[in-house]
Amino acid sequence: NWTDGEKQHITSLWAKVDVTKCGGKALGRLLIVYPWTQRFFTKFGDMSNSGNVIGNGNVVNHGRRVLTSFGDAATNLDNIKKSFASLSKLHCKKLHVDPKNFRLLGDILMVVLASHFGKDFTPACQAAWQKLVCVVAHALAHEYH
Ligand code: ZNH
Repeated sequence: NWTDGEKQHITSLWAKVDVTKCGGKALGRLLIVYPWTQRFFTKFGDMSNSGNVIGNGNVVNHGRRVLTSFGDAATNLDNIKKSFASLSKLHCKKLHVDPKNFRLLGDILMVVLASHFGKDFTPACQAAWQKLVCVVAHALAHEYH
């Protein structure tokens, strides 16, 4: 359940998010900081050094895709579990992504947003987004048994 204030913080920041820039950065950082996450993306090519990850077009494209999908949660806050049900199944049954990774990506996304928005990323805004990344991670993990 979301307060009006939380909704406001989430939608107003989301409206300013560049999904290519922030999505690419967030996924790239996940792959660098937690290098074992690279094993899901062998088709992205050589990621043996961070320079290859940062400049990697596949990383940017997939990061955009993930953050765009994340945006469906930001713009549809009251329906997150439902709207992520099939993605949860995909990550569980087909991709076999450990749900811990959703939290890691969420935490990294927070850092990316904070560094991008600076003083506009107020404590209240941070709290609302922290809640959102947790709810999304939870929804994506929902179909795991
Ligand atoms: Zn994921 C895929 C979302 C996280 C891994 N994903 C994907 C997609 C989407 C997503 C939308 C597409 C689908 C289709 O195609 O249908 N993700 C997402 C989100 C999140 C995520 C929203 C959070 C927030 N993922 C993730 C992580 C990982 C992953 C963390 C690991 C580490 N994904 C993945 C993979 C894939 C995906 C591997 C597949 C790719 C290809 O293309 O193949």
